[in-house]
Parts: sequence; C-alpha cells; structure tokens
Amino acid sequence: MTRLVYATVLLAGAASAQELKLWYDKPARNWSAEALPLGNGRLGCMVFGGVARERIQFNDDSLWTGDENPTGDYKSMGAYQNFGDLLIDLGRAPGAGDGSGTEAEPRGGDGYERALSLAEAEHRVTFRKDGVTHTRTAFASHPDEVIVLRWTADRAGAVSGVIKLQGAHGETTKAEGATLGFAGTLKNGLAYEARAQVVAKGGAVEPDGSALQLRGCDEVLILIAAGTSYVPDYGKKYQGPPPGERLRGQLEAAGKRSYDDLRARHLADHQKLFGRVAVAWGETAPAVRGSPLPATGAPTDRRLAAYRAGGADPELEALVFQMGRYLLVSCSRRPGLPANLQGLWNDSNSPPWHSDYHANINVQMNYWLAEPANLADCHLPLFDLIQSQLEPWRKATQADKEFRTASGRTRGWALRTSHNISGGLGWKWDKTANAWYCLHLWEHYAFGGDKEYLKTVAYPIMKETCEFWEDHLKALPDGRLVVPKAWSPEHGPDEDGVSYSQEIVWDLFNNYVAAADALGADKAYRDQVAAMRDKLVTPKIGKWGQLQEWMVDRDDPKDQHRHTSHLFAVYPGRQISVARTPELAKAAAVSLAARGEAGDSRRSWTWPWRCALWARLGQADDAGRMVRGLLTYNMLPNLFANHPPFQMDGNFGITAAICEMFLQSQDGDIVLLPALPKAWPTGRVSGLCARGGFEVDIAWQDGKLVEATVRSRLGSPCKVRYGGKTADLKIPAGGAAAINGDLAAK
Ligand code: FUC
Repeated sequence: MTRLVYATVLLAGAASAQELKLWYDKPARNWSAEALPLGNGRLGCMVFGGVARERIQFNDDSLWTGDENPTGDYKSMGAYQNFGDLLIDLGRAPGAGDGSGTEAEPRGGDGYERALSLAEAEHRVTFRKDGVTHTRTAFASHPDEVIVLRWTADRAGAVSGVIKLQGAHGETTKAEGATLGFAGTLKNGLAYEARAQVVAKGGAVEPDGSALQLRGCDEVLILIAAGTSYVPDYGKKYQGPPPGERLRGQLEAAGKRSYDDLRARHLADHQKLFGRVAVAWGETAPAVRGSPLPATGAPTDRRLAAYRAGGADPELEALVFQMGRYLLVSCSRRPGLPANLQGLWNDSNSPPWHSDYHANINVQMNYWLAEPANLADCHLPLFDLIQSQLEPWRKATQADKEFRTASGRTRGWALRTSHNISGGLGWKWDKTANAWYCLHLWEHYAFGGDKEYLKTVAYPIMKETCEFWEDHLKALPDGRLVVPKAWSPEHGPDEDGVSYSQEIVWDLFNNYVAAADALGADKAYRDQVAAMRDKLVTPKIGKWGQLQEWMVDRDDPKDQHRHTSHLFAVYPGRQISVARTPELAKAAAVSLAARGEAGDSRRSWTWPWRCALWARLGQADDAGRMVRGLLTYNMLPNLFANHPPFQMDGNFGITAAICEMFLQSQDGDIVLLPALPKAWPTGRVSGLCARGGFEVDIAWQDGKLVEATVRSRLGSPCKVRYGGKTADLKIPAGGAAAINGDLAAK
C-alpha cells in the first residue's frame, strides 16, 4: 500500500512537471530545422518567430502539380507545392527613434521566447523591443478553417509595421481594404488562392501598394485562408470550382468571431483528439531541465544536444512521443488529404521525393500510430484518398503489360512506389503496396470494430485486392505460391518470392479471412483465400541463422541497408511472433541485429521500424536504444525527424513504436508492458488503444506493473497478459475494469 501511494505521488509529480512545450530563446533561421509547425489538417504553416521580420510560410495539402501521369515516369508525376508566405515587418514604436525593421534578430537572452504548445496547438512568440513587450500568438483552426494570428503589445499604440502576403509561384498580391490576396492556376488546371484579412484595434490599417501598413495599433488580428479547386473525385478530373468564394466565406465567418471565441473553439477541437493520451516515464533531473525558467527549463534545442551527448531526459522523450501525435492531428483531418512525406509542411516547389506518398514504407509508417495512439479519426483521410484514386489506379494497372493475365482480364489495382493526389503513379511498381494499404483498412476495423465501415469501405477493397493476387500469384512446381518478379525495397534483384512480398500478401489474405468471418460474408471465397494463404511460400531461416530476405539464401551479414522489408511479418504484420513461431522470431532478431545501427541504417524511419520490431520480439532494451538512436542521430532542433532532409515518417513512426513497447494486441490478447526497457523503470500511460475496442491505462514502478485499467467500447472478450500471467476480464460495452500488478481485480 505504502509502495502504491508512493508510486502514485511520484507519477502525478512527473506528469505535472512535464509541460508539453517546445521552446527556444532565439528566432528560427532555418525552415526545416528550426521553424515550428501548425496545421488544421489541411491548412498549415511554419512559424519562424522573427522580431524584425516574422515569416509564416503556409501550405494547403492539395496544392499539387501533376495529373494521371499515364507513363508512370516519376519525373512527370508532379510534386506538392509551396503556397507562400505571410511576412510581418516590425515598425517603429512611438518615440523609439528610427527603428526600420531591418535590424538583426536577437541572439538569445531573457527578452525573447518562442514556444509551441502541443496541448494547445498554439505558437507564441514574446519579445521586448524599444521598451515594449510584443506577443504574437498563432494557431490553425480546424473548426474555423483559417490560420489565426494575434499581435499584442504592453503599450497602447505600439503595434506598427508592414504586412505582406507572397505567393510562391510569382503571383501578384493585391490589397483590398484591409485584406491581401493572390490567386493563380497551375499548369494542370488547379486553381488556388490565398487571402489574409487584418483587423486592428486602435490605430490604422492602410493599403500600401501590395502590402498593408499598420500604424499605431493597440492590437491586430490576422486571419489567413488558403485553398485550391481540388476535389477528391476522378469523375471530375479532381477539379471543383475555384476556391475564391469559399475562402471569402471562411474569412467572413471567422471574422465575425472574437479572438477568444476562435481560440476556445480551436482548443476544444484540438484537445478532443490530442488530450486522449497522456504519458510519463520518468522525471528529468532539474539540472537537465535547466534554468533560468523553472517552468519550462532549458530550451528544447539545448535539451536535445544534451541528450545527444548521452544524457538522460525522459521528459524530452515523452515530448517526442506526443510530437508524433500532435503532427498527425495537425496534418491529417477529414475532410483533407493524408500526411505526405513532409506531413503537409513544404517550402519548395521541387521538394525532396516530390513530398509525395511513398508506398514502400513511408506513408504506411505515417499511419502506424493512428490506431494505438488513439487518433483513429486521423486515419480516415488515408482511406478517403485510396478510395478517390482507385479508378485511375485500376486503369494504370490494366494498361501495363506487367499485369496482363492469360485470361485477358485484369482485376484489381497495383501501385508504383510513389503516387500523387490526382490518379498519377510514379517510379517502379511496388506490387504488394496494394496489400499493405489494405492492412491499414483492416487495422481501423480491428481497433475500432465499426462493422458498417468494414462492410462498405474496407472489405470491398480488401476483396478486390485478394482477387488481384489470385490472378497474379505464380505456382512453383511443388504447388506453393509466390509473388512473381518483385523487389525487396530498395534492395537486391527483382525476382520471385521475395520475403517482403510473400509476407504482405499473407497478411492481406489472413486479414481478409478475418474480415469475411466478421461480416459472415462470401464463405466460399473466404475458404479459397484461406487456402491460397496456406500455400504461400513462407519466410525461411538461412545459413547464418537469419530470416532470409529472398528465397535464395544470399543475405550478407555485413549489410547495413536501411530497409528491413523482410521483417514485415514481425511488424507491422503478425505472421511471425515469439509465442507462435519462436524459431522464425529468433531468425528475425538475428537479421535485425545484423543490420546494425550505423551508416545507411541511420534514417528518419529506420529507428522507429526497428524499435517496433524489437518491441514485438520482446527485446525491450534494444527497443529503447532505437528511441535514443532517433533522437541522437536523426532529429532536428525543432523535433522534426531527419532523413535527411526532414521527413515526417520518423516522427509518426516513433510514437507508434513506443506504443508497442507499452501495449500489444496483435494476437488477440492485450499484453501489458511487453517491452519495457530498464531505462524507463517507473511511469504511467493512459488512453492507449488495443484491438477489440479497448482503451488502456498502465502504471508501473521499478520495472513492474502496478495497476492497469481497461475500458471497453464494444464489450468484446478481453484477455489480459502480463509476464507469465493471464486474466479474463468481463467488461460490458462502455464499462471499465481495474486490475493490480497480479492481474487481480482492484
Ligand atoms: C524510400 C526510402 C528512402 C526515402 C524515400 C522517401 O524510398 O528508401 O530512404 O525515405 O522513401
């Protein structure tokens, strides 16, 4: 009892000391490494927090060049575009000499702070200039569909300066009253427009050429709206009406609300999603948290540098965990497009890898956290995109001789490695990416249990993809089935039966069988698919005890290639597990250890995948080391994962992987603390999700479970495992059960 009370006090302390905030003592100079992201799912921006000049670079997730791209050539597929910048040049404070707005930015010190609060999804910069303290607060509102920026000062009439709006494609900006706007049309016919509306209290706002002059205002509110004519509808060639009227409506509606009202609506919306999960796995030592500000400690970039040098900082790790959730909420909301390689943040018209949807690991990793980290709603834009692209994907598949069958018919669809948002595919075929997308469709059902969704959205696509594979699998002389001529990304030859492809098709067939059973549908086809699944060539153990990447035993134990494609069956798949297939699990661990942690193995997304793999293999300290590896080698000062350059998959992936360390449910049971590293002896997590419609809170101390609470949304059977013990909990839908470290009811 004393022990429990102690644990509770300790954990409560850890949670309250931990502010979910990134903060810095100087403005950002570098876009990808230092500026901070805001987003409402569709519309986002990167805020620099400048003093002499504030830069707010913004994006809308549908501003894409490219089209259906019939050649499949990656070069002609199009790219996600930069939209533009809102710039604020600071003017002279009354009676402060000739400050011109061109002065150097501060180099740190106690007159400046910029911070991103993850819990509030709000950026705030405060600085002192000419004896005046200025505060600029910004957020991207999902309910009101605009970016909101308020600029206040502690002296009346001190808000002066120039506001500019600049498009990234050479547009001409016009000032109309207190609004700036520009519009354009890309070569593919996509129309777009951005508008910034300024409302001042006191003083004056006056057009000045293509800019707005603020003179002696007490306070200024800037609302930014931007959008395109994109609609997710192939029948309309993805083109809807130009966005101008819609943007005017958004600004008019938002402009009628007070700042406090806009902020309250934004906060309620954000916290409804973000606030579902809390985590703490230790208190950071006060010396590391730092001074001079005890509330926020040392700036985040310095904390990261100290961590890189080998220091312990569990609060920083927890901040990174929550950053993944924050970013998904900020760039993946309905209605809107899913997270691309850079989420939705992009300052270039020719970004790395087109800032596209990469289907051989990256877009999937973007969504690994959605279900376990309690953001299932944020998974939906991925399904919406898949549905809106299926028709052109089918056409591209039918048109390619690669997929011609003896019967002359081509059923289903396949993907190349990359795709855009208007039916276009690029680069070489990644044949089993179709089946990997189906895993996401299935997992949403497995976690949430929505039968209507399964029946109307997931099942038809899963069935069609099974039909594709029914037509394309090749029988070996002994009757076993292989995926013909495919690639283990991005590694080795194109050939039959590579483990990656075999495992992903196995996963599709296995999940299809479960889906058909859940719906009581298509009994005969279900049995046929089950039979095909059981004939697939399965991963083999090779000559150095490794899990073979190819049917041919050619794996090189010195190979440090970044992809761990052949380990799909361990995670995110479930064909291999320590409990059911111990020999294969051992071989997977041999392969994973051999890949090492240096060279090409240091990428944004390698650490998270390997972290989740080690967690599934029950090797807790190895999993913990992957968290440390990401923060040490592939994380930028603004906590963006770095490939390089920055790539959002690592942020999303590490959150998902850490979930696997605390909670697993892929085999039906709820397993508590399956991979708890020694470095995290005491902690508490709440709100993580398990398959079957469960939400779980777990507390542990000295490496041992102290208590857990399981809430059931659906009332489905619930078996909990911890260590060697199991307990069957009977929890009605909407009910909860609390258990202690021995899994006995509390
Ligand atoms: C895959 C990876 C690369 C990179 C690119 C965007 O092709 O192999 O490392 O992440 O996607």
